[in-house]
Amino acid sequence: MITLALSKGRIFEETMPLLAAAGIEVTEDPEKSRKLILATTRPDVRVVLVRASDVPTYVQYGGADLGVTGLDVLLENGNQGMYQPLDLRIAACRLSVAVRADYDYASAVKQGSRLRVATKYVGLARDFFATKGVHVDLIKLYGSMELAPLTGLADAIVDLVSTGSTLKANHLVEVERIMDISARLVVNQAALKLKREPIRRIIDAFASAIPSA
Ligand code: PRT
Ligand code: MG
Repeated sequence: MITLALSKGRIFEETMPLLAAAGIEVTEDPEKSRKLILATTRPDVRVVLVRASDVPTYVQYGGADLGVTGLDVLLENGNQGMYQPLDLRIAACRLSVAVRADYDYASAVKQGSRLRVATKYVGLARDFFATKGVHVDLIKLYGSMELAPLTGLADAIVDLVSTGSTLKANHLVEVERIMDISARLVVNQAALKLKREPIRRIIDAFASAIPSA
């Protein structure tokens, strides 16, 4: 049995065409079912649904043989002990700094002010501002980062941006692009040795179906 860990939502949806290229179709709709283990048209392949930030943990410890997860998750929560053969170029976005449209970020940075930054990505934000030589107080949030500058909780946020419409709807502006993010295929190292052939075939099929840049 080959187990693939996915999270519901964009990762699941954008992985479906890659699975199709491997001749695999998931036979249940995760939005309509409460099942956490989904069967596929291949009797030897199943999908497990986990929280986006839990995908690397499942793969690292062998709860899943393969997984699809954002580079943001891998860099923030650790990517040790996994083989990372492919940038799948799906679920693409960028990690950025955003502030209220009426906040003068450039002046605050120039003056050496201490910035209060709210984010789910405390590690990535700390590294970014340290490299820039900007002093920050980091405030850890688990979601809805956009609210922090609007309520006075923080001067800035570090969050993912794709279309920019969430920032716009909340009168925030992007002031720095920290890095480009996309989803990666991760593989358990022991599984790659023990189930080499079937896993190789899935990796090759995924590789052939990656959207072009
Ligand atoms: O939602 P949950 O708390 O369960 O987990 P999650 O938010 O980690 O999962 P999910 O499914 O939302 O995201 C999974 C992965 O998709 C992330 O780890 C990223 O690698 C990738 N991804 C790509 C994104 C986005 N684009 C994205 N736009 N993840 C989140 N967003 C959010 C962003 O945080 C912001 O709130 O969408 C909003 C901005 O979108 P735009 O289009 O308005 O700019
Ligand atoms: Mg989300």
